[in-house]
Amino acid sequence: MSVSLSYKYYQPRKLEIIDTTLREGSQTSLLHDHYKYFFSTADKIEIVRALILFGVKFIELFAPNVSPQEAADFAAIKEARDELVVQSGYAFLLAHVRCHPADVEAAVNAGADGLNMYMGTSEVSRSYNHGQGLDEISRRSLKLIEEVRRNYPDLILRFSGEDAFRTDEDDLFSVYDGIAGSVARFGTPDTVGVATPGAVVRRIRLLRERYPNVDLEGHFHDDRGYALINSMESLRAGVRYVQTTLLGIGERSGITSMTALLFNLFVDKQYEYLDGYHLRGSYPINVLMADKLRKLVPSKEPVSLTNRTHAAGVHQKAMINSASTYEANPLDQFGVTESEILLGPLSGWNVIHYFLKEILGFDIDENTARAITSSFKKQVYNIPFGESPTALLINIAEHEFGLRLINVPEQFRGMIEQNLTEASKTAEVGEVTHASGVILRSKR
Ligand code: HCA
Ligand code: CU
Repeated sequence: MSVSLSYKYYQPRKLEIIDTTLREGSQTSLLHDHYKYFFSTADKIEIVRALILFGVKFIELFAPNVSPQEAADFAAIKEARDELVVQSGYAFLLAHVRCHPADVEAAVNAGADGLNMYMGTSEVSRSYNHGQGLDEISRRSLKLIEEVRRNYPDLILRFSGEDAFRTDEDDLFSVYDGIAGSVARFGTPDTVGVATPGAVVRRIRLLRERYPNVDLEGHFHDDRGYALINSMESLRAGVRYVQTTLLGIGERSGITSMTALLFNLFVDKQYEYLDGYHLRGSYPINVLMADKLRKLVPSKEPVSLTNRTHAAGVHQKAMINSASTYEANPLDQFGVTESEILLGPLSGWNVIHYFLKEILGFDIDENTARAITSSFKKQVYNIPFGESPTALLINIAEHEFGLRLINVPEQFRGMIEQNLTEASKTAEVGEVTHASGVILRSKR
């Protein structure tokens, strides 16, 4: 089935995420690190389906002439999209194209809803990428864009001056001025991750004032660790479209992570930006992505189980009393509905007592728990690689201290609230796990 979509009838929200996991994200070295090199067609379809169901309306793909495989994948993704829009309304496929007729033609023939056109505008880009001067860039891009506009009036057109933050303001304006009447959006990519939040606000405000009828799009690289704050600030300054990827993957240290951005807007109570995004799907979609990369959801991703994991004795004790002591943010709204307490060398007697008594059901008093803890702390640093501290602890409890289980009558066994699971056995594929630890799962 083919569904015809028209951008004319779409009312953009205050924040439109443009997901570029399959374009920018495919440029991540993480794929190479895991000897995978590319996403399979099935991976791509799964990711696109998940994004559309999450509420993302704009998905950026490579121009189909990048390779025969990209062309085939474009068609397969389009088919998956056409099936899904019946359930979830609009979802636009945007092709990332150079200002080059071959790219444009390939994208149009593949049925792209829009073209994300780009051209290097900074001095380095001009000297080393395409060798064209500013006048030449303006003339050529304008000619092509006007032609596309004429021939395909319904295509969503965006133009980006690549490396915009190393492009002199006047140079950028001189290129954008000519094009402003022909495109729906201007991108201002921070291609090499040099921009500070202050520079972003300044630049976006200038563009906002100068081009009141053109929407603005942010695309910020994380070389300095500023991708997230730059996206937040760009929204404040007048951007409506933000390019993100799942887990923030992309060239070098990547770009803004979608769930990190949505999570921070939520924490800051900027709910007006969150219209139509199914926030509870955030952690699951991160796990899906991590699985595709054959890695865990990274510890620096705010929407991760690592952000609900506690290792230090003092923290663990407080957690048993009240999770709010060390869990301030509403991660459960983003699908992280469990917490982990890792049993290990830093655990104190409180948590060991709790674990042995409440979870394993040993008949144990507090003084014995203190003595077991002291023995455990002496031995735990010497356990062989890959062996679990839990096994050591149980061994100490049973064999050094001769502990016995409390006899819980059969009918009450299912009523014990907490359950303990060996992390590596129960974790779903891609879930953050700690191979030699245990998870104390506290239900919320
Ligand atoms: C690239 C560079 C790019 C383009 C962004 C855009 C960047 O890998 O082609 O088209 O807006 O960071 O400048 O990702
Ligand atoms: Cu980029």
